[in-house]
Amino acid sequence: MRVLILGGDGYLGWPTAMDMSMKNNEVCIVDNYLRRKMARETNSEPLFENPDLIERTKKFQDLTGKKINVEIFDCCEYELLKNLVKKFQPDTIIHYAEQPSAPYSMRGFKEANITLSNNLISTFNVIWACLEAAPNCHIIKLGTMGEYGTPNIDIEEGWLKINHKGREETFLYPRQASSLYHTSKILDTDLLWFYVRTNGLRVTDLMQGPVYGVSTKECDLNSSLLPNFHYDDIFGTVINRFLVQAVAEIPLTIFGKGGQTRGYLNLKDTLQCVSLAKDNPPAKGELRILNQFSETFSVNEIASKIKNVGNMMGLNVSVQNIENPRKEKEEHYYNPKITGLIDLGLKPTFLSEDVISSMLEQVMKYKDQIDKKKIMPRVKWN
Ligand code: USQ
Repeated sequence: MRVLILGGDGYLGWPTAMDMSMKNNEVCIVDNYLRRKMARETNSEPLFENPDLIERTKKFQDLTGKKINVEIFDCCEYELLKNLVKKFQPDTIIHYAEQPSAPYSMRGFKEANITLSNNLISTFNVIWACLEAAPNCHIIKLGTMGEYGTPNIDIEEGWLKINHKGREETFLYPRQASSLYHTSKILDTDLLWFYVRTNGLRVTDLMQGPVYGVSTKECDLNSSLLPNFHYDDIFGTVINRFLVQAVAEIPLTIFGKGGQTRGYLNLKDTLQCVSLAKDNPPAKGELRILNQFSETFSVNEIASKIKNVGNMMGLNVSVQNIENPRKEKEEHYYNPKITGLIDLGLKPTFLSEDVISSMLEQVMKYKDQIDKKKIMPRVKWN
C-alpha cells in the first residue's frame, strides 16, 4: 500500500515511517521541521541530536535496503499538499503534522496562534486534498485522550448515546480539554466529523495518551535512527522526563498532588495501533474513533515505579511535589474504555521493571548531555 506520513520527522512520525516501510508499504514522508524550530526557540532541544530526514532515510536505506521518500514542506501550504496527494495517490494518510505540546500552546499569544493555525489548517488541508485528489484514501488522524478531559463518568470510545426526555441520539462524547493544544485536537475532530457526514470521507481518529520510550525494532538498528527524545518541560512527556530526572538524580517533578491519571503507551504500541488501524480501515462515510493507550497510571504511580527501579540500579532517585504549572484536576475519577484496538489485535506492552530499566540504561548513555536548566516548568497556564 502507499502510505503518506505527514509529520515524518516527529517522535511518532519517524518510527512509524520506518515500521511502515519494513512492512513493504511504499512510504512518503512530509515535514517542515517546525518542531525542531520551536524547540530551538524555547531552549528545549532533545537529549541527543537527530540527523535530518535526508541523512536518516539514507542511513535507513543503507541498513535495510528500504527507500523512504522525503518531501520538505509545510502541510499548511495547500497546493503543495494537494499536488503530492495527486501524484502519490496514497491509500492511507497518517496525519501527525501538528504542534504536539500542551505547554507550548499555553506559552503566549504567538505560540497559541501557531498551535491553532497550524493544527487546524493542516487538518483542513488533509481533508481537502483527499476530497479533491484521493477521495477513497483512509485518513488516520492522531487525536488525543486529552480531548475528553477527566470527566466524573466513564470515558466511552468516541461516542455517547444520550437519552433525553424519552428520545435517543448518539453524539460525539462530550469533550473539555485543559490546554489549547488539546482543544485544537477537539476542533480537528469536529472538522473531520463534518466532512465525514457531508462528503463521505473515510477517517480513523486515534485518541492517544502520553507515549514513552525510544526503542522500536528499527530505531534500535542505529543511534542515528532514534526519534527525538525530549525531557524538557515543553516537549517532554512525563515518563520520558522522569527517566532523565532519575539518571540526573534530580528529584522527580510531580506536579501538585500527583493524582492526575492518564492512559499511557510505549512507542512500540503506537506503531502497533497505527498499523492495525491502517490494515483495518473504516467504511467510506465513517468516522471511527479508537482510544489508544495500554494502561492507566497516576503521576504518583509512575514516579514510584521509576524511583524503585532506579534505586535498584544504584541511582539515587527521590521525588518532589512541586507547584502545578497547569490547570488540571489533581485527584479525579478516570475510567476510559479501550476495546476497539484490543479487538483489532493490540498486544499491549506494559511498563514493567524490565522496560523501565532498559529505558534508564538507554538514557544513561547520554547522561553528560542532560541540561538541568530544561527540567523545571517554565510555562504557567496563567
Ligand atoms: N506531569 C507531572 N510532572 C511533569 C510532567 C507532567 O506531574 O514533570 C503531569 C502533567 O501535569 C499531566 C500528566 O503528567 O497531568 C501528563 O503530562 P504529559 O506532559 O506527559 O502529557 P500531556 O501534556 O497531556 O501531552 C502529551 C503529549 C501530547 C499528547 C498527550 C496525550 O505531549 O502530544 O496528545 O500527551 S493525553 O495526555 O492523553 O492528552
